[in-house]
Parts: sequence; structure tokens; C-alpha cells
Amino acid sequence: MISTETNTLSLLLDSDSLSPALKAIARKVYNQQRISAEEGILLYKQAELGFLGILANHIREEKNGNKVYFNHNFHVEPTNVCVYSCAFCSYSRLIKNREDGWELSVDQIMNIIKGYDRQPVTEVHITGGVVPKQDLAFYKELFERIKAHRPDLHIKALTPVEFHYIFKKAKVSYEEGLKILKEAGLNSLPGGGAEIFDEGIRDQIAGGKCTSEEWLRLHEIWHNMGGHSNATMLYGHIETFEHRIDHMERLRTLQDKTGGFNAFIPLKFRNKDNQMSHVPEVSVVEDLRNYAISRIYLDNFAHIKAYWAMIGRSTAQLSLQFGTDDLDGTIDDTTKIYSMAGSEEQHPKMSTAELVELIQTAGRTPVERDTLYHVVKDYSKQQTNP
Ligand code: V47
Ligand code: SF4
Repeated sequence: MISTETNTLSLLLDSDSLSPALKAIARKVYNQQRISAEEGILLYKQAELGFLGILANHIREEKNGNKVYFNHNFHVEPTNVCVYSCAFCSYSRLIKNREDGWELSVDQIMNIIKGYDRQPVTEVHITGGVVPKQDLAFYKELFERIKAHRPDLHIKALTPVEFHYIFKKAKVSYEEGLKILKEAGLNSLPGGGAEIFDEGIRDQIAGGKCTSEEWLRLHEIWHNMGGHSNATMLYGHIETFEHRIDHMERLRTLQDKTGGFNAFIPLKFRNKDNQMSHVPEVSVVEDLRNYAISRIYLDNFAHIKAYWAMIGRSTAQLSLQFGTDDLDGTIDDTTKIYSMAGSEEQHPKMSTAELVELIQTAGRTPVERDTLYHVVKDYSKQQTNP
């Protein structure tokens, strides 16, 4: 269903009110050509929201039609204690300052997993802080026990931040460590820990944890093992538009090599209760511009995800006109990482019926997917409530 937007875009190509540079970008999008880094920066600096929406919507409808994906998942955060102290993080409690910190055992996590036994969830998303006790042996045992208990539950777990720490501690290479965890049951990697790849900014906001090069290398190795993963970008803090394009450029280059990324997830910086509380949050308009530009720039990513639990339902719904095609999952109030940072959703939980309605009232077609975007249920095939 690309006819309306295709017409809008072709009208735009005939418009006299656009600068030649923006018109050249619109022409590239129309002809399915890749835009350059300079053009990406120009979009951030000069393009109006309406123009970006037309381009991004054109691409999202070419790639995904009218579909909006969601899944049934829940999060497990094994600990909020962390050896690192990223300046943007509202969630971690330093090892020495544990009052409201938690550190779950494998048994405790299995009890959480068993709590979902009769529920139709397809994915568990496991990630959190980094602590010495939760090492390679801990995660190997955890994944094995989850698979022994519920073999069909997809384990999407851990980021290069955790991998780098636990593999180094276990004195194994990235390849060996990933192989051990894959054999234990790890199915795919979430997109966290990417933050912003520019080394100068990364050093200021997330110094000490895995480098950008290490983040990219771990995903590349995982892709070369036949695995899939997501990628995020933390935006709206002290980075510039150039840094955002540099971040996406590095991802686009890796995706050209491996094709292993499923979705790109822009994560808006939230400023409550962290060391960067003095940095104001960006506007909703900036959120929509950023979604649209990522849709335009990342021509080799199939999906752009608006993570509703962090951006809030209204902005997530609006973003469906600005390039996004995925809202993540029902989540079930199991993640604290954004509520502690001040997101609109203090108890992120949506029923299937609510998610379906949110998508349908935006004029889109809900599709429940599994983690790898296989269709679980296509709601265009029915008129009434799920
Ligand atoms: O890496 C932490 C971010 C990420 C803040 O792959 C913050 O499907 C904003 O990656 N403001 C972890 N962001 C979450 C994540 C994720 C979430 C949902 C789906 C997927 C997926 C991945 O959360 C961290 C960091 O970039 N974060 N603190 C904050 N104050
Ligand atoms: Fe630790 Fe992750 Fe928070 Fe950084 S963002 S302090 S690595 S939990």
C-alpha cells in the first residue's frame, strides 16, 4: 500500500518550494538510492518535519506495507547493581551503594520465568547491570535451565557490555564465549549498550565499558555465527547531529557486511535521577524527526522500532507516520530501566487488545510477530477484537 505516499512524494519532486539539495534527497528516496552522510546531516539541520514524514513513510510502506509489528515478551533484569557508572543511567546502583539494588539468583530468575508458564509469551528479554557474580557460568546455567523448562521461549539476552565483561573474566575469546552461550540456549541479542559510537562522547557518558569497536565486533561475530540482533542509539543528550549520522553510518556499514540486524531502535535520553539531569530532554518533534531520518538513512534495516515503554504510547503511535513499523512488546511491567529514568510509562504494561487498538486507530494493520519477525497473528485477517 504505497500509492498515496508515492503520489505525495512525486508531487514533492515537482515542488518549487524545496531547495535543490532537499529535492535531490527526495529524488534519491523515490529511486531507492542510498543517501550520503552529508545528506543525512543536511536532513537533521534543514528539513521540515512534514517533508521528513513523507520520505520516511514512503520507505516504511515500501518495506513493510501498512503493517505494524509487536510481540508478546517480558523482561528479566538480573541485577541493577553495576560495576560501571554511565552518566545517563538512572538505574544502576554502584556496587558499594546497594540499598535499593537487587541481584537475583538463577533460582529466583527461574521462578519469574515459571510465572509465565500459562501465558502466550514468545520471548524473554534479559539484560541489566554488570556484576562479578553474574558471570559466564551463571548465564550458561540460566539459559540451559530456561531451555530445559520451556524450549520454545526465545532468549534475547545480554549486550556487548555484559559479554565483554564476562568473557574477559572467564578468559575466553568473544567467539568462544558466544559459542558457549549459544549452545546453552541464547537465541538473539538485544540492541543495548550501543549508546553513541563517537569515542569522545562515549567516553564522557559511558566511559570504561566496552568500546564502540568492541560493540560492533561482538555483533559481527554473532551475525557470522548465523545469529540476529538489534541495534540502538541513545540520542538527545550531548551528541550532535553529526554524531548521530556517524553512529548510523557504522551500523549501515556492518549491516552491508552481515545483514544480521533486525531492527534499529532510537532511544530517547531521559534525564530523571541521573548524573545528566541538567541536560534537557529533546522535544517530541525532535523524536519524530529522528525516527524519520533513521528510516531514511538505514536503507538496509528492515525495521525501525518505536519502543513505546520509553517514548510513551502517544508518541509511539504518532511515530507510525514517521517511519516506524514496530512497537516492541506487551512487556508486562517487567522493565525498570526507563521508569527509573523518568519515562511517561511508569508501569509499562499493555494488553494485546490495547496494542491492537492503538495500531488500528492509527490506520495501520497490527501483526503479532515472534522475535525474528515470523508472523504469529495477522490482524488484517479479522475485523473484531483479539
Ligand atoms: O543501552 C539507559 C538505554 C538501553 C537511559 O533490542 C537509557 O529489542 C534513555 O537496549 N534514557 C537498554 N535510555 C535497553 C535496550 C532495549 C530496549 C528495548 C528493546 C531492545 C531490543 C533493546 O537503555 C541502554 C541505554 O542505551 N538507557 N538509561 C536513560 N536515562
Ligand atoms: Fe551499568 Fe548499563 Fe547502567 Fe551503564 S547503562 S551503568 S552498563 S546498567
